[in-house]
Amino acid sequence: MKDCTDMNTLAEAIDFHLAYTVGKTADAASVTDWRLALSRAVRDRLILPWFEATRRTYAQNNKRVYYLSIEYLLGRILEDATRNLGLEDEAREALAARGIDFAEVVHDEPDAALGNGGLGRLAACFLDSLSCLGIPAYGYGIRYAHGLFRQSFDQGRQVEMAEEWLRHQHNWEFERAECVYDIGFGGDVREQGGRAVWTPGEVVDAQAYDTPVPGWRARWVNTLRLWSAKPKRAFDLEPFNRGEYMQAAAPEVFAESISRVLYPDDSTETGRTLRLKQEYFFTSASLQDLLRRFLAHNPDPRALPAQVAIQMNDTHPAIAGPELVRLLTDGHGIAFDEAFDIARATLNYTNHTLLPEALESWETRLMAAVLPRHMQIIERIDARLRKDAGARKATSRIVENGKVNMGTLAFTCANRVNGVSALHTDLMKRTVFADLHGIYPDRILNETNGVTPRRWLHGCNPGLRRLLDETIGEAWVCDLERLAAIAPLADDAAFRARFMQVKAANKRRLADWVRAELGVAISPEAMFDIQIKRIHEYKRQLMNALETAALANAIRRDPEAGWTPRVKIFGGKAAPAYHDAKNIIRLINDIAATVNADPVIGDRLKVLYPPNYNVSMAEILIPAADLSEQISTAGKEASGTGNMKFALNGAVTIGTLDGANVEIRDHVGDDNIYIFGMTADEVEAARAGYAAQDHIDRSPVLKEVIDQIREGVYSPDEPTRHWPVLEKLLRDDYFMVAADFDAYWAAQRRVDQGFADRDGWARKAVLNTAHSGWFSSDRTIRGYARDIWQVRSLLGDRA
Ligand code: NBG
Repeated sequence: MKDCTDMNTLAEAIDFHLAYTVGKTADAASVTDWRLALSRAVRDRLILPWFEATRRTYAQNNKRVYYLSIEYLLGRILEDATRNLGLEDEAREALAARGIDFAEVVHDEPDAALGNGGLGRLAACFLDSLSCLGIPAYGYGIRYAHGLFRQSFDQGRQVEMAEEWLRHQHNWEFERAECVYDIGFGGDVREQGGRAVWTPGEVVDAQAYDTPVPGWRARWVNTLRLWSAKPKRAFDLEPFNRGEYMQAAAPEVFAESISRVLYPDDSTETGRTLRLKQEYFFTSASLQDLLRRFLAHNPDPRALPAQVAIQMNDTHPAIAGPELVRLLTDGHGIAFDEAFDIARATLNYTNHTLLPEALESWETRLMAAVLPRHMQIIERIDARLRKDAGARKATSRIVENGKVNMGTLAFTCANRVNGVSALHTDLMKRTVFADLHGIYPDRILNETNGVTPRRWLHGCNPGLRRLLDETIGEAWVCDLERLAAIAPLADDAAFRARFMQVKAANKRRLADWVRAELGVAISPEAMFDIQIKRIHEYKRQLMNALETAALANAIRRDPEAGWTPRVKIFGGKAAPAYHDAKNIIRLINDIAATVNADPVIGDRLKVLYPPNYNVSMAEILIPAADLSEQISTAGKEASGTGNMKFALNGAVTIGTLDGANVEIRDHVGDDNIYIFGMTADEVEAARAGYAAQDHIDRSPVLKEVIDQIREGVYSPDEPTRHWPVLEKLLRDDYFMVAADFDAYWAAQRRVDQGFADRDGWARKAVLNTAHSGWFSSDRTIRGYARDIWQVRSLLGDRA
């Protein structure tokens, strides 16, 4: 086939697509039109490598990986793809010659908000690494029309609006109108000739949309296949002809609601039903699709485990166990025990949280109503678990107290189960999965998370990229451990100066952005202290907010005490139904408004909370950070990945010994990280008889802030506004904010001193980057490929 790159330069391709794809002349074209034209021109260059990767996978009948994830937090695609292909300069020049600014064009793209937090961003980093390493893989998920909500603030309160990322053409994907599977819900199950026959009461179509995922320089290209729900019939003609248009549209509305939003509110029965349907919808479509692909070349379903490795990203796709058993038994006539063994040898499960409220469970009643055949199979799998437990008095049951425990189900159906940091994996074995670990002692293993250096250094930090390229060559992009070569240069004053010049430029870039977006002036001389992540009590944004208020008090008391100027930046969304988290957002915004308006405090402390934190915002914030806040209650943050991005970009961490912070400390060394607070074991030991008030009474610094909030210092127009936050803290400080506060305060004062020593801080910053190589998602994916999937790269020694 003729290569599009033979036909024209990138500039010609842009002109071509502006005319023939977008249908505009240069005079009439908007920034968006130029973006669409450039996207097509860039996307064209992925097509032949994409075909080639598929051809090689088939030719070698290679084992494939299927990653099932309810979230993919991709962020913007165009800039990443352009850089990946090495086309950035060419694109910039081509657009400049047409009077168009490249940066404006790439920033016009809305973030693909198909995810929520770390789990979804991890899935996106994994896709990048799988392609970079040349491992044949598909990502499977849902093509949400609206994804996660867009956040704004109204007088400090979080307001949620529907995300409209698909309003403009999303021209990275290929619609596959012919690739459609039936997804059934409800109905009944009858027995016929010894086989179960499920007749669903309702059936929708799952239709595929494919997005090519290029590895570095497009040496390999995998596919992200997202499913969109469509009605079997677009509308009912009969009511339509009667003029009942709403009723006529009902089938479409019902079907499409399945792929409308990520994490619909599940506090109601209808919300829970929708969520379970979503999970089954994308899991079933993915399994039907991969089975079809497998059976086209392998007549015997028993060979599945040799050819297919499926990863369940958390419990959302845990229905894959029963679904695969169903397809093998009801569909292919394989006996249950054998079908279960095949499924188990094919499936793997990653656990991403030990918080009990985050481990999914569904009422058996609901499961039986939505998926009656699966409920039967789940009961049989549960019986199998009891058999495997033998004489052990296992307490774990899949079906228990009227609920189906999806974590237990996923574990039972998996060949390998992994945690996402060393500490988290250890806690999995000791706590939530202790008895399952006793029954299946070889099943749990650890794969510490990682982040892709392409987006999280090469892409978001061009200054540091150039410095590294000049100093150690370009190979670090796909071999991040090479960063270790800069460690000796931490002692080289000239190198440190260049490193900190890059940081200073990134801080100026952020300061400009803050002025444009928030209308606030901040000094790039100040320490940029950043906490960006979902708002959750265990992540303890509240502790940071209380420390901010305490620092403001200390500055007010003695403004000339030589304070290290700080800009504290918060970012993150709270789940719409999570009221306690939303209260914390409002408190942070009130503290920010009060502190920022105080002339005595001035530039010594500024507090910012830019709304609608997302991947693109992270790409501006992280390269500009001096201090990375990773302050969760020990034992509660499974891993964290933001912590890795910060360290990679030369920010120093203040954090607890939680999740991957432990491993970051091991790599960067005690002198280059600020660790404080209780360990995971100490947290659990402190639970008996714990009272936040005892700690507050012992801490004058904390007590003063609590009293001020109670008196309405931060909400003078409504003094009682923040009482619910205090009330919760005093009644149920489950995450031990009060207990860790003084240690946190003390650590922050050590940070102040550390930052004041410019050379010392620069050393720490350089060493954080130098020792972050291990946190590449390439290392993580190599681990999965070796320990879990047993797949190999098709790029040979280039991988
Ligand atoms: C999150 C954890 C993070 C972890 C990511 C990715 C969920 C359920 N879990 O600590 O809270 O880094 O998963 O593993 O989103």
